[in-house]
Amino acid sequence: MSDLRESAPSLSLGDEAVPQRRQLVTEIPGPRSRALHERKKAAVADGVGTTLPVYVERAGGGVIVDVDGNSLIDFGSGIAVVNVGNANPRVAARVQAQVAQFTHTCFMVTPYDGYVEVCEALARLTPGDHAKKSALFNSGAEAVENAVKIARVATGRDAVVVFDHAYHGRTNLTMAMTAKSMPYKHGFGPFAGEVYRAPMSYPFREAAPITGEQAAQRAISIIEKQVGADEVACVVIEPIQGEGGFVVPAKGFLPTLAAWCRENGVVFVADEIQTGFARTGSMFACDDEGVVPDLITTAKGIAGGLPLAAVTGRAELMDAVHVGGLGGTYGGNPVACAAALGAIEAIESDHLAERAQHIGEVMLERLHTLAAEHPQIGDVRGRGAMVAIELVTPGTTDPDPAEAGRISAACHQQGVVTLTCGTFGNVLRFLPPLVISDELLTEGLDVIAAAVAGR
Ligand code: PLZ
Repeated sequence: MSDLRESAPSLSLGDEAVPQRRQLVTEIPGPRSRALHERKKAAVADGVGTTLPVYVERAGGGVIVDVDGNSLIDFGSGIAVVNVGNANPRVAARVQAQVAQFTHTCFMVTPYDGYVEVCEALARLTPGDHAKKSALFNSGAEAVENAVKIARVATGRDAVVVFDHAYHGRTNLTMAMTAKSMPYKHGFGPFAGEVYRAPMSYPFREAAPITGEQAAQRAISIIEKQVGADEVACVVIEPIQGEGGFVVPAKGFLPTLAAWCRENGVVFVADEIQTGFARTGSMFACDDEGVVPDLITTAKGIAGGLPLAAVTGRAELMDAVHVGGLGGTYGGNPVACAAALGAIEAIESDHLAERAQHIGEVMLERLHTLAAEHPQIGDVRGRGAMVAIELVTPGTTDPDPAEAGRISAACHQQGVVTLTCGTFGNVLRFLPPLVISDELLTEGLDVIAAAVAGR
């Protein structure tokens, strides 16, 4: 244990710590998980899918322990949520203290300081040194919806511009903003109106090489012609797309878009729900090119696994909304806020942004080597601890979702939790907790390499 603590100082787990090793004692899933899965099928709606039907008993650091006693390496972080590791001691301690004190009053009824402290931290940590304010919600989709509400009130305009491959959530408005039909939108319409889609910068899939500035101009020209700049309330974009395939836009794309927004009175909204809180090697992905969004939506990594989301932005935009216009029963729940303060403390004190950079270097180097040996890997991309490989028919850019599924399933069998994503379902993505040890990271990559080679 002491060796692991040296290589990953943030793993300051107590005596109850989950042993940081991969160990399979049954087939995957084991008999207890299979029995639970039968109960799930009987009691839980089929619409709620399962990536890997291994039922969890506990988790911490880079490991998930299932009910059969198997220890799996976590390369998913519950979809980029437990950046600080599962049950991070700082999160757990603050949550325990808060739960014992009070669990809910509704911030709109009788407020409490945890909510205010989270908003102060968001003002300090998000890009830009202008005056900022925040409002807290429960889920990423809810934060995105509220960013649109704020932008509409502040501009007096209706139109919302989003991008190809975008993912913004599963509520009615955010379904309209999400690009992919199956499974997110299929059959669930009619969708909210005044949502317009512009072409993304997706370097691997450009017909011919194009700079980030050119890709932004291509999008801007479509917005100006098909929507009209003075109709647009906001442009909403993930600085690195998540569910859509870990698409990293070409350098210059985001700054050019942001500048156009500024010139045209359009609110530039960065959806950093998946990229935020040190995931990409800086506190926010926008920091990489010095882009300062007018509004930023956050969730996932903000609270180490408890449901919390936020919209943070220019004070004058945030304050454009009439008193009482923003809120909800649970938004900024005191327990979730306590968790967020613990998670933020862990990210800063344990230097998890630097840790994410290191993880990115290790993963990218290894995956580039793998891609050189295996032509079905068409692209390796990502930043920090948000890295993916895109699987194609060798020698083409034709998506091969079956191959992505095959590799992911092989990783699962060997005790590494991996996720797929992408408009074409052919992207295998890696999102380890930022506290994972170098040993586990390397072991996880060994398993992936063997799975890729196993065809
Ligand atoms: N914006 C950029 O990544 C959530 C979705 C998983 P919620 N991504 C995981 C699934 O299949 O439902 C996400 C995101 C970005 C918004 C959201 C929505 O966040 O907390 O899931 O509502």
